[in-house]
Amino acid sequence: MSFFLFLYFIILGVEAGNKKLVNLHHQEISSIELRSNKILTSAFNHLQNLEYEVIEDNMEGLSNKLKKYNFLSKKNKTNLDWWQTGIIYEIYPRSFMDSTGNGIGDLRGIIKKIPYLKYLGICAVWLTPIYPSPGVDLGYDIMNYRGIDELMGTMEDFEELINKLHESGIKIILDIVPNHTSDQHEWFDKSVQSIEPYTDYYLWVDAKYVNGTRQVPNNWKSLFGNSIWEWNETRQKYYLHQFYKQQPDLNYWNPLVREEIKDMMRFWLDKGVDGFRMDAIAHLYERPDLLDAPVLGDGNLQKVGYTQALDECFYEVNDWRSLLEEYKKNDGQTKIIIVETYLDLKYTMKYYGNETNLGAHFPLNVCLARLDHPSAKEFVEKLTEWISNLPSGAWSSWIIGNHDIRRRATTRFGLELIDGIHMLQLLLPGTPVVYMGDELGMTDTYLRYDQLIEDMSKEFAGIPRETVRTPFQWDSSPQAGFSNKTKTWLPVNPNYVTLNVEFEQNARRSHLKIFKEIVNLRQLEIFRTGDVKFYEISEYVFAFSRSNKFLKTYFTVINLGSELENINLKKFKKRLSSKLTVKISSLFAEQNNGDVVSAKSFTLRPSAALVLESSF
Ligand SMILES: [Ca+2]
Ligand SMILES: [Ca+2]
Repeated sequence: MSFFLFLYFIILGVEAGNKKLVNLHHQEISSIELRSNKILTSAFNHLQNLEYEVIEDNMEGLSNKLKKYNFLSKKNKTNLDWWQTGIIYEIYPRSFMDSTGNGIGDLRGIIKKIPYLKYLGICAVWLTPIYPSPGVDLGYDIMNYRGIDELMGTMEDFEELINKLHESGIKIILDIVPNHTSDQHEWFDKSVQSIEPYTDYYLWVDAKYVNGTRQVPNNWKSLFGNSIWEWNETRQKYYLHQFYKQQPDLNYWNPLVREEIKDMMRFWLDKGVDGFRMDAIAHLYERPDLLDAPVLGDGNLQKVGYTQALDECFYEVNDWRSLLEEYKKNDGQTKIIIVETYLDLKYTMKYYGNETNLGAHFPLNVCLARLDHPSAKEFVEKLTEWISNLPSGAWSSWIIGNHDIRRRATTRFGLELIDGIHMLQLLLPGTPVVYMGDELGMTDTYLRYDQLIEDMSKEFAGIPRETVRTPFQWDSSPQAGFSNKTKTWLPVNPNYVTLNVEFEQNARRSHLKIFKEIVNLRQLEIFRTGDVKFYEISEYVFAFSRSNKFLKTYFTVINLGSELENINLKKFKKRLSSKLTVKISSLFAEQNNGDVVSAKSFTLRPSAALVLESSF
């Protein structure tokens, strides 16, 4: 009997009739409601910017809630932790710095560039996967959770990296892919051969036979649109894969698997890592009765409640969080857990948990990363929707791009706007998670078909992920100082000659210098604990304020449009000093830092942005 079938019989004995299942995983929670009646529209499309499914949901009435948000409870205001006050910097190691001359970035390359990380003023780095991998999903197909890919270096290099980062006051967050392994993982090999205890480490299901023809167990699809099932000749069963067929899903209904993952987390925590970014957590569990998913109005299959966002996914996060809390007791240092979801707001917020069942420190918030040349109204609506839905005491994260979002922020907002977008990302209440190169205003790189690496990029039309993954631009020397090898794993963007760290550090004004100014300003108490309010000043002028009763008000005003705008902030906030000081101006603004403008009337050039300080 397959494990699934066994489970299903147990479940049948309970209240299957009224759509309740006993939660076999966490006995303390008596039952879960299946959400089979929810009407959700799923809009997944390979050609979209985001890698995973985007589920639209009607957030009724939220756009009307344009009020001031006291986003922290009193209790939380006093004790902000490192992951709340600092900035997390995402490093895609293959493209950061090559120390060996093979055209691929590595761990010693990161060590070499620690002075730059210190200069940036970030509190932690998040490294995308560095484990041994055949590279079908460029590291997100892991062969060994406890090793270092030889392209990246050795375990000694990793230990040196941790020590040197820590000596520099920088924390390190590892990327863990808990949903699946590579099909080259030893566990999978043993599972195929039914070697105990690995037999049920993956999701093996018998075929259905119709008129003697072998058929897949149900209609579920992988994220790439083909069947979620792959036949294995040796085992004579299908296995489930939500991603590539070379990435078999682990069987989370099996307690041994859950323990393996936690043991692996302990392994890295014992090495001194400060937290984890957990990949694709909404895909951990699949419905155990294997019921066919209903087809929605748009022709797509319903995923939520079938192959996505089962409540068990949250309980798993809760379990990991408990492990991290145990570790915190050892040295008093918080170890954080960040989760990746591209689910809609309602499901994303669940991963925060609540006071009795802690969840992630925060889910990665991609609401800004979904915007494309937005109007002021769209900014107000999206930000309001996000902040007003945060659970009490929850801490937000802010992302404008990452290694999966197929167009950089400079493309989605415009290069000239990048300073204004950074003002937003770094001065909103919460933790910015900055994708490497955004601080320079790095842009998408045009790649020919023959330069693409991933099968996914070659198989589907549209924008490949490699576009945002080209090497980091350090200076104007060959290969932008990234590597000594002329042919790097992906080509360097040709704009490196003037778009690089060295050039921007030497320039009088640059995106990088402005980024640094914002990082410094962010240290002020008001940006940690002040209230936030959003304003649609005109169709294309967006503003937000940070204020409280005791400190000066800060206004950030961004002209998203193509015309010169005249701005009167007094119209929107009567109790505002008549003179405002420019604390930070964007590269293309006419005002300079230190200038004083009238709150009643000042002009803002197209794509210009200012951070303004009131005199009281
Ligand atoms: Ca290398
Ligand atoms: Ca799964």
